[in-house]
Amino acid sequence: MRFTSITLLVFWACSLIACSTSTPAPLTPTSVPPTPTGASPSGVLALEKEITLSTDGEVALSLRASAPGTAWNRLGAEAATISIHVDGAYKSDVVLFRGETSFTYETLVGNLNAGKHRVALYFEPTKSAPQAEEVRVDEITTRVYARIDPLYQVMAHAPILYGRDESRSSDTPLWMYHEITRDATATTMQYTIIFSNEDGGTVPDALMARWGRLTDIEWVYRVVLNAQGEVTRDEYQDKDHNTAIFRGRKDGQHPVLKDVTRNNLFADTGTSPYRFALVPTETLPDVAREEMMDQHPWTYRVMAEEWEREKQALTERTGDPDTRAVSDPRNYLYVEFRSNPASPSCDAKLALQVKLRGGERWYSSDHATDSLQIQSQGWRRGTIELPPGTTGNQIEALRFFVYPGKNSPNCALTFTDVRKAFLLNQDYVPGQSLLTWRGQQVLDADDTTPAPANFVLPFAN
Ligand SMILES: [Ca+2]
Ligand SMILES: [Ca+2]
Ligand SMILES: [Ca+2]
Repeated sequence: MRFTSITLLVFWACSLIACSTSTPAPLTPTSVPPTPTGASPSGVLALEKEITLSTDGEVALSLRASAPGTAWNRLGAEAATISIHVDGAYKSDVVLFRGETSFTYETLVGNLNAGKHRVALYFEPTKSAPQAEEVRVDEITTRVYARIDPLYQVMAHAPILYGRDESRSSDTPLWMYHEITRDATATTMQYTIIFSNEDGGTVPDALMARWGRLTDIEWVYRVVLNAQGEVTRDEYQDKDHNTAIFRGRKDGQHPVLKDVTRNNLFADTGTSPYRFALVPTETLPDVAREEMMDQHPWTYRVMAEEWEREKQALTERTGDPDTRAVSDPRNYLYVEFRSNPASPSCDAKLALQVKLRGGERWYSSDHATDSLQIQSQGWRRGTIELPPGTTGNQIEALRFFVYPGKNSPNCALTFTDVRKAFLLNQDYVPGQSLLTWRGQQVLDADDTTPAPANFVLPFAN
């Protein structure tokens, strides 16, 4: 694997804040910045730097950056936005959703030739929260995915996504990953984005109960390449959750899409002030999609902060497991399991239940509400709301409970795995898994079969 890595140490605003890194590089003067194509008139040059690439390829930039005075959970101070320009051309935007925390944000800037290039980063007040006043970029790393790189095709076809007009504060794209399937004649690559939240579509209590998160995870784009690497088919997820043939424009080989719904679905036309070009380096193994969040636990914090800010009227200030209203995401046990219905027509649903030591009560993911029951479909996450402050060693058992389907009341679900069950710690980071199980357990809601309607797994602690 060949790549070029150029680390630039940059000291934007060092005069304002003590910089901890050593060997300062010279700052380009920030006064009277040029206004390249695509820059907003109000953009303030935060950094300009020449980079030298030793090879042609798809180029990713990593920016370690922060925005003093911003915080994702504070209304009006959510985030600052940086626009990235290369050789005078507008390439992408980065919303600094980690606020004052120095964090590494990644963006693709397209296919560049070997040689020298000019990278310019603009702080864009018109794309930022009203209270955002500056950005600080501590470090830039460049990586080139050359044609011989195993990830070259993945990067070359990665979708560019124009966000919604409110992407600076709501439902912002956090992370993109890819999945690859190959057969004798074709390679299929699919790209999925994790958004910080879903404003429309599934209501928050159903997101937590049935998906184990308040983020939104959607596949965006899928492309099929033949043995010569040529595109033979490409498609995207349209605004009705259908698969649609992609007919939009491409930048290089990157399809350009737009987030057009409050539940984060897509069109192959249109633009917005926010152009996202996430870097899909990672692939999802055969587990639930939410594993990507566990691998990047900061996603839980961003999710929780957006929930705290946006849904203040709905958030339970004091967590109450008796109500379906969502409380602090740290009050929940997160469970990943695998189950499958006996047939495609089987519409039996399920709930996850938890019993604490010394108690008789079973806390249930569905809060005794039909619309919060989970559909069985392979790997899946769900959460159970628990009394605030519950610790792992207080949890005695997990129970799976099956409800009759509406179309096939007596059909069965087969459970084979619990891959993990965890609580978030105080920093919203998934804790160590408290339970794993592999086996085979058939459940149905039919009293006349030998299969029970529930089964219990004890916690070892
Ligand atoms: Ca939102
Ligand atoms: Ca969605
Ligand atoms: Ca509640």
